[in-house]
Order: sequence, then structure tokens, then C-alpha cells
Amino acid sequence: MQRIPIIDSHTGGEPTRVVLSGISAAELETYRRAIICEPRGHEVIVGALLVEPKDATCAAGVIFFNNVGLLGMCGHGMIGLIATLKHLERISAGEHRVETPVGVVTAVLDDSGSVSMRNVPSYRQAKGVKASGVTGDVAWGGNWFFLVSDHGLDLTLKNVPQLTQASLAMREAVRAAGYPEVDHVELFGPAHDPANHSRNFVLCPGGEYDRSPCGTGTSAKLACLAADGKLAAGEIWRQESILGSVFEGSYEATEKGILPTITGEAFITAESTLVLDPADPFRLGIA
Ligand code: PYC
Repeated sequence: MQRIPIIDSHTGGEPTRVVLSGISAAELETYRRAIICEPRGHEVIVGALLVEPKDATCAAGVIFFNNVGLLGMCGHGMIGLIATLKHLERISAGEHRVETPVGVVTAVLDDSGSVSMRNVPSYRQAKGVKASGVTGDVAWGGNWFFLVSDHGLDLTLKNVPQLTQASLAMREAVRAAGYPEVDHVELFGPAHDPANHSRNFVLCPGGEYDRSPCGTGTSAKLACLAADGKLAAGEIWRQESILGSVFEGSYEATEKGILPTITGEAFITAESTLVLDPADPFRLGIA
């Protein structure tokens, strides 16, 4: 039997599965589906493999992954990772640097449990891109997004199948329009709670939707708002998810774009060990 210890959490409804040990970065592709997919998991889970950081000033290194591959960064996952390290008593309240494949992220863990993570530099790549009957922006927030407001769809849970289909068509069209790097689509609409500025629906690379407001997606949104002069540095943007969970975002201006800070909270849901039985035909997951 092979054993992989994990801690599960969720951030605004979106699950994170932190892999504590048992596999190396080189083995991740072999075990990625075993950790994320059925029969042990579910396509929506984002995995976070703890690795030794190259940068000695970092408390940890992490590689995020999902049902279809690796993620550059993951905002809800970073908040889940910090909550997990706190749960394990490996860190306490204060500032912690974490190395990701796309750069170092600084996370501040508050005594209350909330986490503010200063993300990698974010920027808008293109404005007013036409794709599949809509017009949107292409932006980087640690992952690549196509951000669309003029979609005419209701951002409600009962509409998830329709939102997913429409977002998949937009993704195909924006890639064909010259942005093959885009793997997330983010639709915006009016917030349901007047305390928030906007509601979103985020299609993830594997066809699932983000239950949280998406940390990298909110970073990409802040980059577009900053580029349009619609949000000043330091001003708070409250982004509501399709579930109604909220991330607070703000940014510092830099020469190349913005440095976003995203605040949210994660809750531990399980301490567990995955078991891979060599006799199990589905031990590596159902792809
Ligand atoms: O929070 O950045 C995020 C994220 C990306 C994919 C799922 N969540």
C-alpha cells in the first residue's frame, strides 16, 4: 500500500487538498489524478503539493494542480495552504513568504484566521477582445483569464450548466482569436449583496467552476479596473462568488502593472491519508 497524507480545506466554498508528503514534484504527474479525481476526490478540488523552496526566505514551496494539469498560482489554494500550515502549527500569525512556480507570494495570517495574500504582479494584456459574440479583456493574475461583462447571463447557481457551456465557447473563441494561453473565463454581473461590488462566475481549466471568487481571477479583475482608472491603488474591491462568498481585493501600483492583495478565510475539513492499493484498478484515479 502506498500512503499519501493530506489536509483538506475550503476557501469560500472552493476545496484545497494539501499534500504533505508521500510524493515528489517529479512524481506529481503520475499521482495528480489519484489525488484529485474520483474515486477519492472530485474534479473541483485544487491540489497543493508542499515542496522545499529554492528561496531560503520562503516558509514553504508549493505546486498547485487540478484535474487537468498544473496551475501557476491559486489564490483560494494559497489561503487554504496558509490555514493548513497554521492548523499543523507550522506557522503562526504574521507574514510568510511562499514560493510558487510563477513567483513568491507573501501571505499575512491574521490572529482572526483571515489571510491576506500579496499575489504575483498582475496586468491586462489586451482590452476589447471579441470572441463568441462577447467582448472582454485578457489579463494575468497568476493564471490567464478572459474577463467578460457583456454576456447577458444571470450569475446564479441554477444557471451553472448554461454558464459553463457559454464560458467554454468563449474560451475556445478567445484562444482562436490569438490568446491560446487563456485557460480561465471569468463572467461578471451585479452583486447580490449591496455590500459587494460585483459577482463572478469562473470557469476553471478542467471545465469545473470556482466556488470561491477566485484569487487569481480577482487579481486579474483588479488589473483591468486599475488599467481603466476605475479603482485607485489602496481602494477595496469586494468580489462575490457565484455562491455569495467574498474576497476583498486591493492593489499597489507598479511600473509593470499592479501588485494585488486578496483577503479571505479558509476552514479545515479533513485530516486524512490517501491509500493506493496496488490491486486497485482505479488507484490512479478515474481520468
Ligand atoms: O483562487 O486563484 C484561485 C483559483 C484558481 C483556480 C481555482 N481557484
